[in-house]
Amino acid sequence: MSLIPKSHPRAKSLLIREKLVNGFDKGLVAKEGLLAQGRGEAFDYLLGEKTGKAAKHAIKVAAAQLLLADMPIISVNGNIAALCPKQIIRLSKQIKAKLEVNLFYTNEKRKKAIIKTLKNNGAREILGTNPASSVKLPGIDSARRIVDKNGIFSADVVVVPLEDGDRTMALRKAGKIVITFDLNPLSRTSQTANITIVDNVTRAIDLLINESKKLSKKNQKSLQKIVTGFDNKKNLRENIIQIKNNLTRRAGIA
Ligand code: PTJ
Repeated sequence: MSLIPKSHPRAKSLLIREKLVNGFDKGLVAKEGLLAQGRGEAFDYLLGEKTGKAAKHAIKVAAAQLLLADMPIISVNGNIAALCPKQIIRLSKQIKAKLEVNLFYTNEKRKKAIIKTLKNNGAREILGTNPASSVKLPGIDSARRIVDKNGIFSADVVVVPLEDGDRTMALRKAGKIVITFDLNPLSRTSQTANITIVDNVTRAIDLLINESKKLSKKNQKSLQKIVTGFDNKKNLRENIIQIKNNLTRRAGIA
């Protein structure tokens, strides 16, 4: 049972924190995942804990890009498995993407717990578990370099939520289109991805599912038009302006 009173002014954020802590207790989240959550919370606070205009734009472009993909894939880590397992599976079904568990702080016990959670939430095929189809992605020193040859290795569009910087760079070098959710618009992943959704993944993922549903009725040409005009650097700058405006408003400086 939740200890967060519904009337608390920051109840939504505290419930997200609670989900992550529960995920840690269940063996899904790395200790470092708690720190990542703290960092994310700080940026979420600066963003006003809401989905801004720039994030909504990035979500639309991400949906179009995923619908255009030949072989999209979603990379799942501990934090995602704890925060939004149902939604990640719903998204994978909506855009016909595979799921692959890929951990930075590799740990077989945690991997098994993540797979169990995904299966309990309706996932059928989960890659990243078969040593026989594992290959190394060049340019990464961490455990994230081990990927499935039928998954991340051969995908054209890769969704990497809450990521560390090195892999995004390596995926780009391997010719892949990278979509990320990252509350920090200045992180290396945010700066390196093709499409960065600067929003809390727990808010943005439902919007991405809805947008993918909506855009699935469009033809390839219309989808391509949405993607072609997108400038990730410009979008990141707009997110930074949102932070600045939010801060000046709250501090009563403007
Ligand atoms: O489960 P593992 O072993 O694969 O490890 C996962 C973590 C997240 C621990 C690992 O990838 C890591 O250390 O990531 P970083 O380098 O801490 O980066 C995580 C990024 O996600 C930071 O920029 C945070 O601001 C951001 N972030 C944290 N929580 C959220 C978030 N972005 C969107 N939504 C969140 N809820």
